[in-house]
Amino acid sequence: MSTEPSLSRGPAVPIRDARALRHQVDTAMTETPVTDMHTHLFAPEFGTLGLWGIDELLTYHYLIAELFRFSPVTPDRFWAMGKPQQADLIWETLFVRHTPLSEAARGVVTVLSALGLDPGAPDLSEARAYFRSQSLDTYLRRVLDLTRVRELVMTNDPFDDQEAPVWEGGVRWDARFHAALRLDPLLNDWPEAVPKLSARGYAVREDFAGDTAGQMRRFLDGWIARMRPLYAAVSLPDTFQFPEDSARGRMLRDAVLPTCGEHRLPFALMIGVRRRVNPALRQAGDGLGRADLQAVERLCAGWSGLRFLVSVLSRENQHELCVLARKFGNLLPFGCWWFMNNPSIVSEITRERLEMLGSSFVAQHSDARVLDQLLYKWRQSRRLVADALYEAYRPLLEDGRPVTPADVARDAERLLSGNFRAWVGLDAAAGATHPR
Ligand code: FIX
Ligand code: ZN
Repeated sequence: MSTEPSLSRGPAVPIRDARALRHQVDTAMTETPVTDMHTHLFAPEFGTLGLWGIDELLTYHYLIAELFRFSPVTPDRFWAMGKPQQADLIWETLFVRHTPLSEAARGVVTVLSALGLDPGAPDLSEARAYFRSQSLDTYLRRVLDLTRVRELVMTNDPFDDQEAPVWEGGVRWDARFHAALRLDPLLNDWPEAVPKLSARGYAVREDFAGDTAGQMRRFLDGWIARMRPLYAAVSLPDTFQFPEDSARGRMLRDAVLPTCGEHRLPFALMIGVRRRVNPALRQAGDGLGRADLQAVERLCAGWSGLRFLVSVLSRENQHELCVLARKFGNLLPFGCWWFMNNPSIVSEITRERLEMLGSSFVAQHSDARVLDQLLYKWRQSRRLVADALYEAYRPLLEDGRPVTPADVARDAERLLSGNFRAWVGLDAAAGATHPR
């Protein structure tokens, strides 16, 4: 991996025993600031696009999916309810009538307790009163302080009817939030995108005739100038192939990849989602499938000047991704995405990555949709990465390779922030050296 993030230096005195090592790792993993490189959160300037508060927390699509396992409510009846009513039903079903054992449900308990609220409350009145008394600015500061998230990356969709006007209005946004240019509508639903692009003055054709590729490059150039994204991104189905004679294949080859190259913009691929496996559940109805990672191999080999960030949704693809990252210096695996973000699987993936890649990956992202979720997602991730890192250091200690506090601080920093910052050129912007 061709990155050299800035090093956090601690004392060089070796750690002598396993208990001291455990303490050092726990402290580093608790205190090191995080760069949360993939979220669905928004800077306050984006208004109601940014979600926070108990009703949003409880109507997270992970919990909606779980509701239907325990409640006889039909999806139609559920969607006809107002948000507070939906949240009440989820609270009553998953937290009062049943024990909140799943990761998503347990996470709500962690959030409530972190905020000093009663996680065993019979209803949501106390939590609602708490959130009514908060201003977004103070609450945001509190959440970022408690989680030590120094900065986070949004998911920004130029096709979103609520979001696009904010950008077009020349928004100046909170510097703790970075943009990521999300390209799902272009790469996954080209026939839908065509009329929208035509309406905005781009002469594009569904069959890619004429100057469609050139027009798309103009579109991408414009949005890169407007958003100043850290990377471009797309989620892809398990059937993703590259190269491919399809709208997606052409769009990638003729517009997206050359544009990323020209702007030295990394490209994030999140592979393996099967959208709307159960459409009645809407966003909660997405599933996953095992992907063919030879497509990633061909991208990394064929576009060796580009930097790719890759996360895969199927557990079965995780090992292959590590092997690929050992072959291609322009590939940075990141996070444990969505259905992978469960403690047992995060432990497994993180250990596997440490064993195969050392510290050269991004340990985790939150994928938070609701600001409050940072409180549980990062607490859990920090703990799990600490466990895996400790397990990786112990044999070194046993075999006489001194591990110093400086080693631990450097590794924690790389895993939680530095590898990503270097990959997207944030450290270069701050004066450190980087190829970008
Ligand atoms: O495509 C994505 O960025 C996914 O993370 C989301 O669409 C998904 O719904 C999610 O929230 C997963 O955590
Ligand atoms: Zn996401």
